[in-house]
Amino acid sequence: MDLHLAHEPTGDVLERFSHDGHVTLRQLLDPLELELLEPGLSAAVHRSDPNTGVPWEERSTYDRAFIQVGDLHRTSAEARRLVFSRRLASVAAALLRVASVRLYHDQALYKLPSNGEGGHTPWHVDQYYWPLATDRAVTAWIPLVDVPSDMGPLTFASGSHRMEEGRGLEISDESETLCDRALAEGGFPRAGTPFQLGDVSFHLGWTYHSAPPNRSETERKVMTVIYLDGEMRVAAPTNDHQRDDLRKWLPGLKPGDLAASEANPLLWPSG
Ligand SMILES: O=C(O)CCC(=O)C(=O)O
Repeated sequence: MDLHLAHEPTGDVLERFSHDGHVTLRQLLDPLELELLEPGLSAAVHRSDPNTGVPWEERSTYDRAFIQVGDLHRTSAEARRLVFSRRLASVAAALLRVASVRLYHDQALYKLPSNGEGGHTPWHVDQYYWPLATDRAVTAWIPLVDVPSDMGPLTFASGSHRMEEGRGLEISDESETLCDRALAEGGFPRAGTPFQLGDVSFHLGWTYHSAPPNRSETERKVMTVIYLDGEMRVAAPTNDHQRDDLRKWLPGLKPGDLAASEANPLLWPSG
């Protein structure tokens, strides 16, 4: 197994992803390779933590959920290995059933232990934040350590990419309460299993997800990469977050353009 080797998901995996809007591929990556990448990547995360020095009581529920550092592939060679991994990108393209994928952006999501006052991740959908014309966008959630159930593993509501209620909510206490209720009323089963190092989950932009607090004593270290259909077009932003995303992750582009700025390299097929 090598980050550079393409991987073809089975028909069963493709079916489950279409049906559930998420899937976890066990041991997709080599744990030894991840163990080698983790220290350098974590150092880059801690160097760039935007909340360093911000008192706990001044942080929003969002900022308590995790240390979030974007665009790590520009500052960390280890992050670059994951972002440009043909193995991950080939799976993303297969799950989306598209011929090619580009980078939307990457971000590390490190959840502090709750005795260090790390919080839960409220229920939400990512696509609320993205000015994109279609639903062909997928996030790979890549743990850099084992994530047992007490460390805040990502939890999905299976089939919820078809639910429309709650799509207009940013990550907040309100999204937690309203989405939790709507998901229960809609009868969407919840899938929150532990991750072993090497396991990677993929979820669509419209799939509802959340994570419990990290009740262990160490950081939950996770890297994410977001992939777009290579043919994705930019949509007119419908909220301020989407306006920010357009400036930050699709620089120089406007609604109707192919989502292919210099910040969105082709990741699959690739040389
Ligand atoms: O890592 C988490 O707790 C949340 C992750 C998330 O929301 C995402 O990857 O879209």
